[in-house]
Amino acid sequence: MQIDHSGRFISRLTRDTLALILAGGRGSRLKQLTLWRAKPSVPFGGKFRIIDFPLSNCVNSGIRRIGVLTQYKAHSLIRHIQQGWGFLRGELNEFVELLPAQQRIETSWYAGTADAVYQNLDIIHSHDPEYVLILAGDHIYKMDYGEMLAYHVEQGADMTVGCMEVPLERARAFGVMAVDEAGRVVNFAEKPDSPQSIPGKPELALASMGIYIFNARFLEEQLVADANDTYSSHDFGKDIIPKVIENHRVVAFPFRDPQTGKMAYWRDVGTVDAYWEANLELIGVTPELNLYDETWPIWTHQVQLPPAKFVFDDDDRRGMAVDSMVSGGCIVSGSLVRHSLLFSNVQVGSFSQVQDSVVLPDVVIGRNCRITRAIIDVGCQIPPDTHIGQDREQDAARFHVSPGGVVLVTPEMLGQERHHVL
Ligand code: ADQ
Ligand code: ADP
Repeated sequence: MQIDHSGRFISRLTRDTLALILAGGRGSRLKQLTLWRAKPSVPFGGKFRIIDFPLSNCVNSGIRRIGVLTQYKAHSLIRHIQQGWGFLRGELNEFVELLPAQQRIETSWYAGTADAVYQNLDIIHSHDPEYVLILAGDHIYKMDYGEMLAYHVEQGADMTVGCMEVPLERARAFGVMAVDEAGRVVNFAEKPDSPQSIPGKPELALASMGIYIFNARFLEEQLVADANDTYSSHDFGKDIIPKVIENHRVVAFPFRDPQTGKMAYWRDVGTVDAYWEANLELIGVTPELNLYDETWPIWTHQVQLPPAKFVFDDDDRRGMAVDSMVSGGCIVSGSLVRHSLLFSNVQVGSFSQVQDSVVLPDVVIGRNCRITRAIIDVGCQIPPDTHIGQDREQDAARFHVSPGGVVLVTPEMLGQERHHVL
């Protein structure tokens, strides 16, 4: 059993914690991938959704009281959670509860992230936790929140912010902070134009991961004060943190890999290029994100599917996939899949070649297609003889082409109806 220095059982701390996952943002930089679904609901890694990562982190950390705050295009997310996350035991006071913006207190939808939590204060009360863990629903990483909780308690903090060292040139996308020798946050700027570097590390900045632990009572006090502040945009990064660091004990918890002690894997797959890259990285021999790690399983909703199948077609051409990941229900017939990730139920027809591509569930690729450097959205039916990723101008006329040259194809772009919003 794990015990921290002060003799506290981490299991008791995690049991006393309520996790709230913010899953309401639009994720507009993912373009048409989030036209129909919120970013946390976007498929990732062959059979998962992005939100499965923070949810699995909670469950694996022993935090089993979880609220998911939804807002934007929540239908697909709600369905996924209802179908896949009902295995927690209510009898043991374990649950994943959906908390849609429903105009409970205010007559508005959630404004900023702090407002989203404020509007659920009565629900937090009803569970009476000692600590509240606030997470974003749209990051890919594996993290034991128990360590962060133990740190929070050891430090006697009012609030703890999870943080990473990031390259200075990327720091403008984050909340950037400065800490004193004891790890206390002494300065915090949300998405600053000219981010501060870490003393002694001029090329790095200390960035907030948007992960916070609060003492529950302290959180409530701050949220009530913020709600009454007409000048506030009601956002943790913009309003709450810069204010509370002045008079309260806010500490930074650096997220390191427990094995190597280095900064751990943590991705915001916020753009089409980042999404494509993070998915294809998984194919490598030793990817940074190991989905095969039995000590930290990623849970999800999955339908029962037959095994993936690679067949000779009528003309005896081999169907094969190399340097790829292929999920259940796929059929590759007389065609070649190379350095690609096929999600569940993808069919690839004769003479076709799929390379450097991410193909989401339920896609049918007809005969004689050439698909390179693409993301194919759920349910697309690619007609025979289609070429994607061969001619940038042609692609740009029909599809979305990212700055990195990745072609995103959706059913709408093919003039097809979307049968189900996955
Ligand atoms: P951003 O990610 O830009 O910065 P934001 O867009 O507010 O912050 O999203 C944070 C999370 O909350 C996302 O998961 C989003 O889906 C969700 N969300 C946003 N508005 C919501 C609402 N009204 N209701 C429910 N959920 C909502 C934040 C911090 C930075 C930090 C980065 C790290 O503000 O300081 O560096 O995260 O990615
Ligand atoms: P990106 O991920 O490309 O940076 P977002 O659309 O997620 O862009 O972010 C813009 C801001 O608007 C975020 O704070 C986000 O949560 C917020 N936002 C997105 N959709 C809504 C909505 N329907 N209502 C209120 N705020 C929203």
